[in-house]
Amino acid sequence: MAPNITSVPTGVLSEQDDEVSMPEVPPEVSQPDNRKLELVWRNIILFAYFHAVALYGVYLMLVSAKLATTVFGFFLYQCGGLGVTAGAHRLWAHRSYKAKWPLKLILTLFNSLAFENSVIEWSRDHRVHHKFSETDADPHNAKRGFFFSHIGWLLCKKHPEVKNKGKGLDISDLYADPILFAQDKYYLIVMPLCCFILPVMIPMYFWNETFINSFSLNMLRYIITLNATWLVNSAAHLYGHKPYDKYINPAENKMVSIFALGEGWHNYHHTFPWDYKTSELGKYSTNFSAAFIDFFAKIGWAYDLKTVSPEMIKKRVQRTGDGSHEIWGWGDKD
Ligand code: ST9
Ligand code: ZN
Ligand code: ZN
Repeated sequence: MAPNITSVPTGVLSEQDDEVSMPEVPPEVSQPDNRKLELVWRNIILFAYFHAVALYGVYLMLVSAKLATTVFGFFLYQCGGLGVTAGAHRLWAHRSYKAKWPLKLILTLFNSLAFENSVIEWSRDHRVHHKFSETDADPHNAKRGFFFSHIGWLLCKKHPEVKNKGKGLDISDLYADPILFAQDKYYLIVMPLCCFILPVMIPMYFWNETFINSFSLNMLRYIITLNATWLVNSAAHLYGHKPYDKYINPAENKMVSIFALGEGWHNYHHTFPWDYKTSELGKYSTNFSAAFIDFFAKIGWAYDLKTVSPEMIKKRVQRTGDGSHEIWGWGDKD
């Protein structure tokens, strides 16, 4: 069956003007921020510990872990990554395609393996991020620097504007999905099972890996997934060309795309947030998530894939691009 792809014309804002497609609100004039930063020491200690174990995992991978454990870790990184990219991001936060329940279930389990909070919480923050990008209401406002947008925002209390503006967004569609509702409700059972207990036990049970090797390499897998995700908020909001809209911070960043399974084409994504490919052509070598969705579209589990017509892209490139589209030919490159 051929993938069912819908192309949305640029001018039709009525179809896109909602919390899901998230047209950005022009930033208000920022007030000087005199708040004292409220550090969350639980998170600082946990993330420091997780990163230390992950580094030890690199060492164990080189000296004592079985090859099967490393291969398994790489496989889980792809699965967890897809739970974030094809699941939380493209399916639920942006509704850029629709999925039948078996695919939703797979993506929810994959998402729990990635432990980036429940899909409902993740999508709520992400919708706020798009709508109020680079303002105090953006949870990982890149105007506050690389460190803050990468990990710092998870180490302190949110700016009150995130909560104020976030409360104005409609997330009833997320709560209405029974699979998401269950994931959110039972997160403290589902997440530890998917992210830690099973991934550590499987190598010990099936190929006699030691506990310390299995535990440390799984932590390495988790920390790589987290940092790949965070790079989209930090590096892809700070470095790269802006072929589609030079007036916004998000940029095209190939290095981030490779680690983040196709999510580094961020100038395109913030310009056309409803495109299920999150990039112009979605070449598979730098967009594994698009390949995954296309595969499920072929077997009918993904449908109503939204994209953008070449004419619309061309018009936008001419109107607001930085000129790099012609030089680099983004549409033809990986
Ligand atoms: C993690 C998430 O890492 C990463 C997300 C990255 C997103 C990237 C997007 C880029 C595009 C996609 C690329 C994917 C690439 C993937 C590649 C993979 C290979 N609206 O949050 P709380 C209200 S998680 C409305 O506690 P605090 C609400 O009432 C890592 N209201 O705020 C809420 O209550 P409830 C693991 C909002 O106290 C209440 O405030 N997880 C909003 O300031 C309290 O909310 C962790 O480490 C809103 N947006 O604490 C946990 N937000 O929820 C980290 C809040 O009941 N988080 N409210 O409705 C925390 O510990 C805390 O959130 C905090 C802030 C300390 C950071
Ligand atoms: Zn997005
Ligand atoms: Zn962004």
